[in-house]
Amino acid sequence: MATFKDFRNNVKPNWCPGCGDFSVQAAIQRAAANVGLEPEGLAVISGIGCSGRISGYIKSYGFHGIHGRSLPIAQGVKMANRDLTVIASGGDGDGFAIGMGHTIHAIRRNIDITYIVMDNQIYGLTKGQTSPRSAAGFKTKSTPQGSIEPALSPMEMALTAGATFVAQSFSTDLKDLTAIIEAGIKHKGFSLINVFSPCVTYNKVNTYDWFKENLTKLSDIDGYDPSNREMAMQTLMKHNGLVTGIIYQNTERKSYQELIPGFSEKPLTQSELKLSQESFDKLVAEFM
Ligand SMILES: Cc1ncc(C[n+]2csc(CCOP(=O)(O)OP(=O)(O)O)c2C)c(N)n1
Ligand code: SF4
Repeated sequence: MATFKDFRNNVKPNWCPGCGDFSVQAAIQRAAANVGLEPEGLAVISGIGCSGRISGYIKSYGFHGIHGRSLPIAQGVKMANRDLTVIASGGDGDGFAIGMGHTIHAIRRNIDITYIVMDNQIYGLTKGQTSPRSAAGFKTKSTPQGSIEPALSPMEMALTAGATFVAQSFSTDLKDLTAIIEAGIKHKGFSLINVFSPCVTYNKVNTYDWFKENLTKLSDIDGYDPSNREMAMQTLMKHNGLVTGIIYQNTERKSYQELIPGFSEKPLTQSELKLSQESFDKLVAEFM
């Protein structure tokens, strides 16, 4: 059986020392081993950004796509080979700015993949511009006088889009983060995991200390029930989205794949995709 070390390759991450993304990489590797995967049973698909490099740093199938497009690729991989565990990942800019249309529809569709966003509230790779997760007043190179836009709440967005698994974590909580990724992988449907993953180089406001002071663990809230969508929304609103843990999970709704007639018979990758001569002739006759 594989251990987390089997998910390591020999590529050295070129993230800045202290970047939150290191822990996310470690948590994915641990979670994959803990759920009993082998490297050839996992595909990590990422977008563009510092965080998007993650697919190159994990020993598994991987695809480093284009900005904001990890989800279309990840969904295609899962549809072609349902036997793979598919993790999509990238930054808050990747998923909640340019890729937002894909994020909402993948959530709504409930396709069985896990989407891990490394949320540093800034664009890291392009050297520090505001992202949709930056708070109003946040000063960056693109908003030298402070952003005049309010920050998006991805967890509230996910709940209203019909998400069946919504969770949040903090990159220093390796144990909690690993457990949440495991739960996301096991969830039969789309799981969105937003990870506060500080950018130590360009975001001098949302630092490790800032998160430690401002985050509330759902496990510390008496009577919190992650199957209660209304409670999830109220709690997010009360804490300005700054909670960690499994916020909401619905285990009753069927995943996209389960609803496709005949889908479960055989993965597309194992099916004979050739057209018979008879079908080919029929098609040609139809269009001639
Ligand atoms: C189509 C397209 N538009 C813009 C860019 C430039 N670009 C690259 S990464 C990025 C945003 C990076 O921020 P985020 O996704 O939050 O990831 P991070 O680097 O912070 O991990 C942008 C705007 C691009 N590569 N492709
Ligand atoms: S610029 Fe920020 S997000 Fe990018 S590697 Fe450095 S610390 Fe991480």
